[in-house]
Amino acid sequence: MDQSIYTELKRVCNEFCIKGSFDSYVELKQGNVNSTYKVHFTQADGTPKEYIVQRLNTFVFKQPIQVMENIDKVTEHIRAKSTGKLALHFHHTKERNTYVIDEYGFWRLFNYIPSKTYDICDDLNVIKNAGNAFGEFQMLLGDFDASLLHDTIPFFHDTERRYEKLIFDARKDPEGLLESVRPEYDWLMSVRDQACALTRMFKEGKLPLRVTHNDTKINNVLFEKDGTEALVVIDLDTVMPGLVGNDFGDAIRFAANKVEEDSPDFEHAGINMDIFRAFTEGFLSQTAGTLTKNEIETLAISCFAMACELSTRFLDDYILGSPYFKINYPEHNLVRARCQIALAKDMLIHLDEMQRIIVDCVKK
Ligand code: GN1
Ligand code: MG
Repeated sequence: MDQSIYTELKRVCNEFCIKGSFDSYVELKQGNVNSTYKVHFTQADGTPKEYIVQRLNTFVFKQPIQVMENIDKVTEHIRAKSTGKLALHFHHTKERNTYVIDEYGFWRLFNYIPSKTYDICDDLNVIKNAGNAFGEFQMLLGDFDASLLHDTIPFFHDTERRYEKLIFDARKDPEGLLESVRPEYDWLMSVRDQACALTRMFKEGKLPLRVTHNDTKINNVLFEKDGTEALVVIDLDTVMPGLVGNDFGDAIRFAANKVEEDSPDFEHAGINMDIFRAFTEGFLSQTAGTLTKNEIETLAISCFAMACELSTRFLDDYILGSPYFKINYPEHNLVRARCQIALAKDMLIHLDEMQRIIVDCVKK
């Protein structure tokens, strides 16, 4: 245990209205931007209690209070519509805020829900339930007034802008890395048109704006410890107006990849069609009835778009010296980009098959 983190977490916890004494912490390393810790408390009667403490990355989320306001509104809406279901519960400080700001950052604290998460999973039941959970999440927010939400990261899933940023930064090439990533860069540019199809159709008014989660990795669904039921969708930091394809595509590019998102074994990256089908079944069982023809017709290409979009983000971050995504070693973002590119290439081969499965699931 790092003594300085221990001391800081203890101090932060002390600001919140929670009972018991702070014992220890473990860092949960799944997220690529925020820092997350599970803290262990002992209550007055001797029983243990766990909370999650998170330091929000304020380089990424420039307006952290707005992030919290969005989450408050969205969870309130979900709680009102689905009584009895779990939702994230943020604790208040003695000043009645849901956050603490100190010299080390922006902190929040919520109940730990005993559960299991998956970074990679081949249990089709779990995958289908994840699809169901993200679909249900979107449906619950179907009548939520999007104008109440702050745009906490403007143009988050604007693939065209992501490409423009990569081109701009590659021209500056501050670390002199561009030549070493030329094949990746050139490939991404060669598919720019197709990768930006979703964004372009939205700008042409052909796709409706909804309230979306925008970070639909399956590890953002908590599952029962001893079963396959989904308990709750978490990580609501990026809930903002968005396209159904952003949520569907992002989930597929993560869950249906044959290897983990940052696997150096990118030769084996590719889409697992059984997982694709299972997730699609779950997701569309909730959403199919409300989707427009254009939305349905763009679901397969949205997977490709999201894989390319994230490739440009990882590659761009690598070129800039990795200021955005947390890395474990210098080439981490390049490895991530290569893995997404390999996946995107494989998706191109499977696009027709993916769309057929989608149409199949819509009919069910
Ligand atoms: C970031 O931190 P995490 O894992 O929740 C990123 C997502 C990316 C993801 C890739 C706010 O999410 O957009 O898809 O990494 N979140 C933000 O793993 O940029
Ligand atoms: Mg996230």
